[in-house]
Parts: sequence; C-alpha cells; structure tokens
Amino acid sequence: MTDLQSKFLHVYSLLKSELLNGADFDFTDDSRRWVERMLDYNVPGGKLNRGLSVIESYKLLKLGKELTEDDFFLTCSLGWCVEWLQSYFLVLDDIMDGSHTRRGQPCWFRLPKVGMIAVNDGIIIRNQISRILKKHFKGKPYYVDLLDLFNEVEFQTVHGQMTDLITTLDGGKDLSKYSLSLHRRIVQYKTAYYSFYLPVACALLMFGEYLDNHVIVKDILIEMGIYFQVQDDYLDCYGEPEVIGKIGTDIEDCKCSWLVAKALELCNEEQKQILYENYGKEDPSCVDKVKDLYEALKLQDEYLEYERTSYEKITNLVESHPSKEVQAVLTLFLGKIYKRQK
Ligand code: DMA
Ligand code: MG
Ligand code: MG
Ligand code: MG
Repeated sequence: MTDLQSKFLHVYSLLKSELLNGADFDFTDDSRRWVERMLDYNVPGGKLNRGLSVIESYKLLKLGKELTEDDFFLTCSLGWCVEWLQSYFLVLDDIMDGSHTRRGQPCWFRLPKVGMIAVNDGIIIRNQISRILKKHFKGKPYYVDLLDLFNEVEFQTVHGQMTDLITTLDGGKDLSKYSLSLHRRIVQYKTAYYSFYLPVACALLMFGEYLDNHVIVKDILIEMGIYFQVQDDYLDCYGEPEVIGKIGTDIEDCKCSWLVAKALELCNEEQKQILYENYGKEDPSCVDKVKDLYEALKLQDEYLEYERTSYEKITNLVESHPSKEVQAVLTLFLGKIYKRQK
C-alpha cells in the first residue's frame, strides 16, 4: 500500500466515526454496529482509483505544490464522497444484476442476515454523502456547485442504469435492438460521468474553477469512461474472477455488453441464430455456446483493436487541450486504465 493510500484510508476512519458518533443522530448500539459493518464491507475495499484521483488531480492543478493539511483533508473527503457514491451504486447494481461476488467477497445482499435490507443500506450510503459534504464544505463558495454536481451525476448514472436494465428486459426476446450505438449510450450514462468526470470535477471546484468553463475536459473524460466500461464488459467474460474480484453475469443477464453488440455486427445469419437462441439464458451450456461464438468471431482480437484505436483517439484529444495542467490530469487517468486487467 502506498503512503497516499494509507493516509486516504485514515480519512475514511475519521469520516466514518463522525457519521456514527456525531451529535446529529442518536444511534442505538445495534444500529451503529450495523451501519459500521455495512460501511466497512462496502465502501473501502475497492481499487480506490476514483477517490485517489480527486487528490491527484487537485495536486496536478496546484502544479505539484505540497497541499496544506486542511486542503489535503478536504480533497480526501471529496475522494471518499466519490467512493461512497460508487459503493451506493454497486450495492444496488449487484441486486439488480443478480451478481454473486464483488471485490473478492460475496455481494452484500447475498449475506444471509442482509438480503433486501441492502436496498435501504444503499440509500443510507447515498445519504451519508450529503452529510459529509454539509459537515466539511458548507460555507465554501463552491458548496452549492458541489451538491449540484453530485445530484446531476447521480441523475445521469441511474438513468444509465435504467436503460441498461430495461434494454435487458426487452432484449430477452429481442436482440435486434442491441447495437454498438445503444451500448455507447448506456455506458456513457451508467459509468462515465460518475467514474471519470466526477473526480476531476470535484478537484476543479475545489480549485475555484467553474465547471461550465470545462466542457472539453468533460467530453474527454466521458470518452475515457466509455472505454473503461468496454473494458469492464470484456473482463466480465474474459477476466479472471480472482483478479477482477467478481464473477461475470452479462451473458446470463442478457446485457447489451460491448461483446454481444460487436458480435451482432460481425456475425452471419446462422451465427445470429445461435446468439438469439443462447444469449440471456442461465444454462451453462448456452453460455458456453455464446462464448464459442465469440471465439469464432475472434472478439478478443476485435477488442485489442478497439483498445488501440480508442487509446489513440483519446491521446489525441488530450494533446489538443490548451492547458498543460489539465493534460497532466487526463494523462494520469488514461495511464491508470490503459490495458487494465482488473
Ligand atoms: C456498472 O455496470 C454501473 C454501475 C453504475 C455500478 P456493471 O453492472 O457492468 O458493473 P459490474 O460489472 O461492476 O457489476
Ligand atoms: Mg453489475
Ligand atoms: Mg449493472
Ligand atoms: Mg460489468
């Protein structure tokens, strides 16, 4: 673990303790224990990339100058707000996707004593973001913009999730609607805003910038976010569960994944029939048939080609940005995800 990671995790403990022991809510011992266990299980166990990005982005905007203790704490708190938001989405996403594992352990709702209490837990996690922001940012000139940012990004994400879910619903019978352009729309909303735009937008607000002046940065980050979710779709099928910490469910769930959208673009009539008959079924032999078809269509090579052109496109966009500091932030992000295995 790096020094930054351990300092960041220390701030998690402080924020958690404020939430659990603050004078603003009278927990019973049982409820405090529940929330603490729920947070420890769901919030800090990921790669922390999104959260750490807030700190790293802010540092780059400050031209690498050492942050004051105050500033460091505030960037960490914002980083944790992003991680809290992610945790809220994941707790609910795993229920809706019927997933089994997350971050190398059973999904929260799979624990026998949790079940559908996880729905309320997810909402609690979301509500805590507002409390963290209120405690540490109320009175800052950018407080309202920060609240607005989290609300907007949440709006975009849950609408992306809805499109992902209702597509699946109809798609069970009708793969004809699935396409790369539908896929792009889904992943732009469900993943790109909260995973890529949000951390940088947090850093920009703290730095005193108006987000309206950074539409180009936003567009580039959205492009990266789309690329990131294509990787997620690829890893759902080809990643090692021990490495990615989760077992893929996209084929069974009939998701409009990049792989199936690409397969539909490449396949002949006979292969299309195989997809229509086997995609979206729990039966492992159906899943295998889909995977065999992916193999026959050389989707892994297609993916490598997508990765190459996407990287090139994003690099060009980054290099055309007028500000060197912003370029540094974007390059850092791209470096973190290029050819990722988890
Ligand atoms: C993730 O989509 C989107 C959100 C908002 C959590 P996904 O279901 O592909 O994610 P995962 O593969 O991590 O379950
Ligand atoms: Mg999921
Ligand atoms: Mg999902
Ligand atoms: Mg996925």
